[in-house]
Amino acid sequence: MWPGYLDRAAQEAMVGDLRAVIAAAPLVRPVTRRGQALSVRMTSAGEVGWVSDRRGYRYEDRHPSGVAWPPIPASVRAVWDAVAPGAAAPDSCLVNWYAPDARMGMHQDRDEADLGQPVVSISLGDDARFRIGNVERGGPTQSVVLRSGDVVVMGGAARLRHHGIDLIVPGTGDLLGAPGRINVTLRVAR
Ligand code: MD3
Ligand code: FE
Repeated sequence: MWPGYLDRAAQEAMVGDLRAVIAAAPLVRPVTRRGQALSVRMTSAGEVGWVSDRRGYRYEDRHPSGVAWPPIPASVRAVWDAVAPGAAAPDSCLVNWYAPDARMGMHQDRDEADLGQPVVSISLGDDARFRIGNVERGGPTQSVVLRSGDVVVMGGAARLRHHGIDLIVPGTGDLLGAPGRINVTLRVAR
């Protein structure tokens, strides 16, 4: 956990880079195999992007529109290089956009080929109440507030812990010029 890793100027620059990613590869609202829409809107940068639709969830080479994912912005890649030295190069950068009422249910990240590689997450915009549990389902959980500019590295034993976003705390940030939150997660997917 690297609280306040990015200063305001670095956050603003990264949001500009992410707006360009979103312009090239628009946010989509994923649905589950059963057709249930997630509340978080998503897109990706990098060689592969995470997609969920009626056919299931997986990493794909292209945005659902058919365009290639844009490259991972250098500003984002620089965070990985600084906080995950020695890890393989990330090939996937998931951009999650949370409207003020969006949530993410408890889940594990285990769609990647090498679970020994870390996940790096960057928070931008409004604060979020993040919940982290255990590798096994159930048991005690801890709640942590993620603030704009915070960076979290999940590696080793923590890599497979269940986690989710309970709540976006309204009115806690002005970075985005609108209510809500962006979370960027870098992964080695393949
Ligand atoms: C703990 N995103 O995209 S980031 C996800 O804020 C995801 O959008 C959340 O969970 C978000 O899969 C949380 C922090 C995070 C990322 C990966 C983890 C925490 C993690 C992997 C293992 C354990
Ligand atoms: Fe996750």
